[in-house]
Amino acid sequence: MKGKIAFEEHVAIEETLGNTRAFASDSGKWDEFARQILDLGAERLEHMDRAGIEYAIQSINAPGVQAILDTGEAIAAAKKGNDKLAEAAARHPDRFGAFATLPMQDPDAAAGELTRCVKEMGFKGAMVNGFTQKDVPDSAIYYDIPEYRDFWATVRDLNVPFYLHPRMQIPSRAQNYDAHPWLMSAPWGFAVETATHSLRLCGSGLFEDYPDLKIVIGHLGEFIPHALWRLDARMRFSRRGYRGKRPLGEYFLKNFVVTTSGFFHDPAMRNTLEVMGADKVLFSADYPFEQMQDAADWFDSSAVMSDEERVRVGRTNAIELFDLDLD
Ligand code: GRE
Ligand code: ZN
Repeated sequence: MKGKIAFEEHVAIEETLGNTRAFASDSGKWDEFARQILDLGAERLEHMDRAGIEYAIQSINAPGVQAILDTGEAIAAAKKGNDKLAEAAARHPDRFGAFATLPMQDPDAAAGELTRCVKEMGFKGAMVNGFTQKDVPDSAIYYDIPEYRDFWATVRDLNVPFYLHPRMQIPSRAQNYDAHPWLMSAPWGFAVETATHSLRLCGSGLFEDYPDLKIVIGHLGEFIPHALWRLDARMRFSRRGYRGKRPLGEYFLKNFVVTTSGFFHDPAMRNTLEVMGADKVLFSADYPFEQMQDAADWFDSSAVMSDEERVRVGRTNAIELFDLDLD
């Protein structure tokens, strides 16, 4: 299928490239990977052309500025990353868009940076790489707490989606992964971490206060669509501390959309489409952690979707979600 739109596609800046190296350490492909993640030019466009991806919204990869302990440094790195993305989008406005990376260490600064990115540089929303650390390595701040309510008001006022991307848990807070570091990252821990954060947002009353927020999560919904029925079923017996007024599943289905990033598998896609509906599932690849061609080879020929659904998931849902100026 030509004309696809993708939006979990990552870029690094030199300041945050180092913290990605650990993930790729045993792949023997670091040089190629580093070249691909730093590039916002010919090579990326070539992959897009070959995979039938017309337009891609770019973002700084995880953990990015969320792992910078010093708030001032985080603010400066976010600005630098965003300026790099803005420059690429300005060079190729019909191919690249951008998501703001945000210094969540300071909610007011994050709101200000998002406003700058959207209003002055035409960014399509935010991509935040999970919880933020602040001041000390052993810290993890989640965005359901009251300190972030004004930040969310800004997201609502700007009327742009917020993409919650995975990051790894802090080792000192992840004893259940002891001696199994492989389990903490993309194979498993990423989804557990992001799903839990998403469910915290649902259970915090956030979507009562701001019913129009649109949260995006990748990897076919980080296992939540599969678990949604059971969450609501078991919460009929145990919902201690739950601050939503409605069942959790209602918030999830109303306020979240999910992408196919890094999850190119028919059975999981079938389940996600059935639970979410074809209007709430959107194509993405997760380049360069995944190759765009692998995403496209699966997506373009998957029998799980009708051709009409393929066009919605691959293109028109994104045009509507981001109000893109494409046909
Ligand atoms: C990803 O986006 O898939 C990703 C990162 C950082 C490390 C590993 C990884 O953003 O898979
Ligand atoms: Zn990703």
